[in-house]
Amino acid sequence: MFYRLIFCFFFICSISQAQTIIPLPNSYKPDNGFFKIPESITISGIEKEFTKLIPAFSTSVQKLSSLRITETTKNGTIRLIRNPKITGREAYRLKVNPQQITVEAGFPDGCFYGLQSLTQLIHGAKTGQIVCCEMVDQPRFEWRGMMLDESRHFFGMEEVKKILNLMSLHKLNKFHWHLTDSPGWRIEIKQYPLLTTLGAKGNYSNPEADAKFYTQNEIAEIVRYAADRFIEIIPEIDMPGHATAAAKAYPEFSGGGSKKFPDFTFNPGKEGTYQFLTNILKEVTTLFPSKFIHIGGDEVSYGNQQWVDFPEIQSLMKRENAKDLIGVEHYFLKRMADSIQKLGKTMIGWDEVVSAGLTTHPRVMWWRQDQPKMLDLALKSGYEVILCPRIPLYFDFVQAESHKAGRKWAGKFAPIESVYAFPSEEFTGGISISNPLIKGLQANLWTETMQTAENLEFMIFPRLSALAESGWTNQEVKSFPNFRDRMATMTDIYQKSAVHFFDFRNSEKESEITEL
Ligand code: TNX
Repeated sequence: MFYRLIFCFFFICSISQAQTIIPLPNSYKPDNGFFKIPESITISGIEKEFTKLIPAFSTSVQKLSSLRITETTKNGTIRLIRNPKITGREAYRLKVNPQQITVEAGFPDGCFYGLQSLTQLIHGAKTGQIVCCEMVDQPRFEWRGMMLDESRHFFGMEEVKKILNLMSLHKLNKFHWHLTDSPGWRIEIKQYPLLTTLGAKGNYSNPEADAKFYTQNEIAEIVRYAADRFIEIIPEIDMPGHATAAAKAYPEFSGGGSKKFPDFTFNPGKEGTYQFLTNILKEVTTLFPSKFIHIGGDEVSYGNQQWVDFPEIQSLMKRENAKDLIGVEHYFLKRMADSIQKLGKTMIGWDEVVSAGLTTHPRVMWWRQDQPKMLDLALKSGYEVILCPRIPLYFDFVQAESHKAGRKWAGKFAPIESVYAFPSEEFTGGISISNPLIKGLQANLWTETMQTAENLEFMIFPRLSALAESGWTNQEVKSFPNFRDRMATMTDIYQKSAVHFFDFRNSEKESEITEL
């Protein structure tokens, strides 16, 4: 009992003192005294990999506060120290004493995260001083991601950079980029120029909209921008469904569709289709250093009805002994999984790929919250899994009952409290979340219902902050009321960063519909 009281005392102290940091550090010990923040401060480090991080740190602090930071080759007031005993790639130790602040890490990633915590400490120090402390911190999950769909609506480089910037402040480390889907193809492929000259025209709300896409130079710039912030970008080229934009450009590879989803699929019966798609993936892999490539694989049944009419698909079914269209779909996935293996990459697919029996061990994104059996099967097959169930991790679902823009699933939606409560077995149909094959979590932002950057940001913020804490902070130290308090500082950061957000802490005061 006594020890329990002591534990509670330290626990409460520690979370109240780390008031300003999101995600909440996993261990925080307050100490006596304060560090008084001067008007300008020096910073130093020995390792080049660490000092490289200083200019971005200075810029981001200066954007949020008036503190000036100068780099010095002597011992600075802030010191970046490489400590090989800190073995986690993303782990860091941050010590604040009255004279000095040190950030220690074994790797640049950890040093970067230590600096993000420090940025938030400085910003949150409303009285001009930081409570002396020691933080020893590392993430709960290795995959802490967000997906953005730029096919349905295109938002462009500046918006993507803005999101990446705020992701990095929150220690999120994966940006999954949904670059192709039915309304538009958004990535330049040099070998197949029509994919963008024709396929990039239109969007979900206006099929006549001008072509919008990223050139390969722009992609390279964004990949670099993300890497500087320790964010890995994973491209998705969706197949064999969601392919209407590609079919507009190269109809010879279309496998038809349905009334509601015309030209929805690629044609799995033609050898040329595999060559075409492999050539595309080859170019894509040269642009993205990530070891992963995502090939979708979702919702094929929306538009594969016409497959039965193609003689080449009929002969494929005979040749491969495929009993039905699911068999054809699985054959397609096997072929593409082989191509990806030859390209030296690891395939990711939506949870539909689980039943294809692939021996190449794809990584799986479990999204169908109503089908926990797919999560179960993925884990039993030994596949590594990222959790992103619609409820509560689809940020195109509304965040408050009264909100109109966005979706609901049989009346259910995704309030910030549920994003914060994730992961828990309540959302996985009782399947254990402590399985080591579960590599992390991700929010998905489908953009059918968002046409402007303002709408988009409104759906992302503040849920992104809750997502970050769910990905980083251990269950034992998480507390929603405490998170809600810490959101005061974060809200200020949102305002200084000019993002549109849902002010959930003051939602009672807002009118019924708060979207823009
Ligand atoms: C399902 S999740 C989709 C998307 C939609 C989304 C809308 C998934 C793999 N497919 O194509 O945009 O629902 O919430």
